[in-house]
Amino acid sequence: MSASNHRLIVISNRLPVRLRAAPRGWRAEKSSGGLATAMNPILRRGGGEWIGWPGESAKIGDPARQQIIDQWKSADGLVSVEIPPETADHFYEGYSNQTLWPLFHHFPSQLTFDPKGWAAYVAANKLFRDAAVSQYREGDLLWVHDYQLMLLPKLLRESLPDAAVGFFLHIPFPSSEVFRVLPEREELLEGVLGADLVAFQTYTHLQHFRSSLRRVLGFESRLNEVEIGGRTVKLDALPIGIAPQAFTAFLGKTETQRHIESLRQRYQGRKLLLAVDRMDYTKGIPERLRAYRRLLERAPDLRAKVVLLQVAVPSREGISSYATLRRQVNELVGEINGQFATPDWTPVVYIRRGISRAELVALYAVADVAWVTPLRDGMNLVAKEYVACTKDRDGVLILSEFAGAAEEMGEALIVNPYDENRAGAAIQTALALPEAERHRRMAALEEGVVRNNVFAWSEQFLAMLESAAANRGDAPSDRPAALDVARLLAAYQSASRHLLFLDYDGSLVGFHNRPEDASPPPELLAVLKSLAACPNNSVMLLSGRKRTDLDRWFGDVRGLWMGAEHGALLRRADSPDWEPLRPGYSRDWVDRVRPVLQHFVDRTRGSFIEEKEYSLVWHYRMSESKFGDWLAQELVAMLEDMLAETELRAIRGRKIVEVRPGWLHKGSVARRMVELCGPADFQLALGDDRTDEDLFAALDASAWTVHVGAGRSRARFAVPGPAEVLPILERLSDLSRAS
Ligand code: GDG
Repeated sequence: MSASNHRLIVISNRLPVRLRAAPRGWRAEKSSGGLATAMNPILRRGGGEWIGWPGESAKIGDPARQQIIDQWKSADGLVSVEIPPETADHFYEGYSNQTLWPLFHHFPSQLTFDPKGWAAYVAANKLFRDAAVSQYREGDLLWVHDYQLMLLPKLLRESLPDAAVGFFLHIPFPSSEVFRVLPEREELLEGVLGADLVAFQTYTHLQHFRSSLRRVLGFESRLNEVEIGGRTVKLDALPIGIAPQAFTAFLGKTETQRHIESLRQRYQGRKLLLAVDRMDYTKGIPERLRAYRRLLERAPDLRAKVVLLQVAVPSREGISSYATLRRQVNELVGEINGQFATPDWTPVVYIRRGISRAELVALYAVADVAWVTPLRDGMNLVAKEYVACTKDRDGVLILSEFAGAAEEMGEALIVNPYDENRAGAAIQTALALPEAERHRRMAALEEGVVRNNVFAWSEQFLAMLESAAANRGDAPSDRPAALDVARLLAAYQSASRHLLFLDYDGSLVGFHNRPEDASPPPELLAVLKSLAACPNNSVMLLSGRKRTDLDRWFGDVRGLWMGAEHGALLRRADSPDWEPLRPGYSRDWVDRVRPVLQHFVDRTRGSFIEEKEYSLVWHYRMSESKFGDWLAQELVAMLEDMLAETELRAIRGRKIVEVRPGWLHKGSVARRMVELCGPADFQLALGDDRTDEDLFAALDASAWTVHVGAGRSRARFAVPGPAEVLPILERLSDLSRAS
């Protein structure tokens, strides 16, 4: 558990044990999955409670069953969530395992939409909520696990607004292209965002999640956080580890030693290739068997010298695609053995049942090669367990590039499991590796497995969760309060130095279809002149526009500071010249990015590119609104990938997408302006779009930051639209003249 004294409540679909109806009464069976393997040692070490579904819902009410459940609760802190059988089927086998599981592993072809699935999923998540709420005591940390409970963080947030809620996804988060296939995509994302901390196995999964936030919800996030409803949700990649000692401890046991001995004898003179998987189509079992067959065909010298031992633990047997997989694997094993076996050699030894930990550890210890090649996997613990158990660091790990583990286990032989030729060839490479090389790789892998163990993982998660929960409310409220004009005027009047930042389009004037049509009306020019002329004022017009527009319209407003292109260019109050914020900046990227924008112009009638000195802008104000918004989202996603390694950023504004260097934003120029003009005891910033958010963020907390228009903003205050702004400026100017 964490270093602190908070109690931990783990919430996952399954408890680490499950009930099984036995011929006489009931028995409790240990769960075989990765989550149980990971969380068991943590709770055992730190105490706390585990809330989950005990299984066998059809027998709810059976007194003997109930007795076990009661005992679990009092003796082991295991709290059972009773899910009525009808709901359980559609929730677990239906929506969780036939919709979310295939889709999150990029198997849309295995996807089925159970018509009752979603309602059951919602209902089941609510049952977990009820259980958690009934167990919760102030200060507890609630740790929600995995794809079956994606709605739970939000449900908990609604019931327990102050609780620390963390969410960890054990399986991959899919690419946003795949994720958005889900009809309930918004609800799932919003559900997860109820947490204070959302963590994934790898950065790739985290990036996929962020891209779905953008594409599905239109939320912009930073690498490690996203703001929602005035809360900050922390995001992170925390690869899960194992409890190495829970495995190595078995190495010394007599039972394990007996197994090791007998395996050694049985496979003497042969190389043992080991595969251990839940029987699941994501684990790549048929692909492995085919690669093995190909290898035996191509390399006859290997025959009788290798044995593939495949353990496949039955899983989700009620789902038809799993039955199909089982048949397929049976057939392949039969074919390979039929084709190559000799009286004293069986090429594939196939174990289709769970084996004991002692047997498993013995297999890990004697296997010459672990062949871990899932087609897609959140992490894959088998890879780590093998590394922990290899005897004398002699063994080779072959690992699929699509397992989360590949992102941290670079010393393995990394293969593409779909490439059956090369996956087979990797076996040859593994068997030919010199001893010193095997040791070197295994030692490096082992070091990582021991260091990033499951305790380090959970401690990190829980420490982050505590701090995320403690800072949850620090996000600026994203619904600004209506501006109290009288208070603003009073503050202005009582201050001696005034600094005003005014955005132009959308803030001082409304929008026009073509940017060049938005010239300032005379009354606006008049008020700017008057404000800029007052010696106690420094007034900056800070706009995304080109300097030529600003010169043309405001060039003769004396005393006015101007920032063009979001402040890339600065014109001081006392000078007709523009100075660059970053002298010597090269814009040679423009030729690379322009064709991408042009492609969007070609697809969107009425849209066009505006070319500025520091940026390129795609405007789509005149195109069909929904379509334009959708394309803009696509464009930003595409550009973000394309520009990831550069200093350029793609930013959405009001009906525009702008590409410009990351350092260029209104916040930088605002800070520069404060330096140049000196301190002011009254600061006002007015703006309407995302570019103004940087400005608001850069100013002191006491500044009068005002968002023009409806919607979210980090500004403290808001006014309905540009029409309300002019009268306010006029009253400020009256006050200036009067003083
Ligand atoms: C999910 C994610 C992620 C397997 N057969 C036997 C047995 N096992 C144990 C293994 C290992 C666990 O089951 C399987 O873990 P995986 O990580 O391979 O896979 P999932 O169950 O799909 O787990 C996965 C994991 O969550 C943790 O975050 O890594 O990506 O899909 O511990 O040793 N154990 C015994 N007998 C068996 O026959 N005793």
